[in-house]
Formats: sequence, structure tokens, C-alpha cells
Amino acid sequence: MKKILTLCIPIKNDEVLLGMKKRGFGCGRWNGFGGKLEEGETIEQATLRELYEEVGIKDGQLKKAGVLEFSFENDEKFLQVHIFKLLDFTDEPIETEEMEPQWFNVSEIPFQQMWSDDEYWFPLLLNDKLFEGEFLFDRPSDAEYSAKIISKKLNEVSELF
Ligand code: 8OG
Repeated sequence: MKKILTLCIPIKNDEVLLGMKKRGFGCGRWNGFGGKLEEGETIEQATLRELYEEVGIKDGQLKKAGVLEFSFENDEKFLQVHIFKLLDFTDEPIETEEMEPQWFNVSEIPFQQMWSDDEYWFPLLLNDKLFEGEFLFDRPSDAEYSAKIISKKLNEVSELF
């Protein structure tokens, strides 16, 4: 069963805004802001809604960066994550029930405390490349276990669907 998710990384000058996830899937890791598409929403609408709900930002310019698909051995979960940058925003990030935001210099992104695939595609996003990829993991991560990558495909593309 395919789930469509959004992920948004706000960027200002040489810094990216990440949030420490305080609950649920991905708890204890730094990540961008996002979540599941709700019925009747476009992907961009869901991206902006999640951004506002998780970190209180409601202005700025969304720029699509990539689409990644995640699957798991011995688990039917299949995730398609649509990844955006947010540029030109002036709203101040605020801490919410779900996320504690923090700015990181692009040279100090805490990959050891992020999803294991992020170190591969973040450099593409920061270099304004568009990308598509597929990652197969051993099993879904939880608070104690960080999923291991079994195989990956990651390509720069000239446009995204
Ligand atoms: O609604 P929920 O918090 O469960 O949404 C999960 C968020 O995590 C959503 O923004 C998509 C994002 N996400 C994955 N997999 C990965 C991943 O491998 N890397 C990163 N950086 N984010 C991911 O679902």
C-alpha cells in the first residue's frame, strides 16, 4: 500500500532549518517538516499545511527538489516522499508539540542523527539539483532501531513529474 508524504527543508543563506521530532514515526531524529497527504489536498497544499502545523511558518516560496521511494524487506509499507525546499520566508520558526526547530550550517548537518538515506540526497538538494531515488531498507525504523539500507538508486533528473 503506497503512502504519499511530503518533506520540506527551509533554507536561508548558508543554513537549513531542521526539527527534532518529539513524537511518532522518526522520533529522536532531525528532519525537515512534513507528513501525510490528506484527502483532497494537492502535494503542495499538504507541504504548506504540515510546515505551518509543525514549525509555524506560512510564507515563502516552495521549490520542488526530489521524489524518493522507500520500501522495506518483509514489510508491505511503501512510501513516496515529495521533497521541497522553502526559500524567501520571513516567518520565525516556532517550537510545536511535534518539532523542536534548530538552524544548522550546511557544512554541519547532523547526518548521524537523521534518516540513513539523507546523507546521499541532501548534497543534491543543497546544490540545487533535482533528484529521484529508491531506497530499500531492512525494516522500518523506530525509536530504538535505525533502518539499514539494502540497496539504493539515486539519480539527478532534469525535471520532476
Ligand atoms: O506524519 P509523519 O511524521 O509520520 O511523517 C513522516 C515524515 O518523515 C514525512 O515528512 C516524511 C519523512 N520521511 C520518511 N522517510 C524519510 C527519510 O528516509 N528521510 C527523511 N529525511 N524523511 C523521511 O517518511
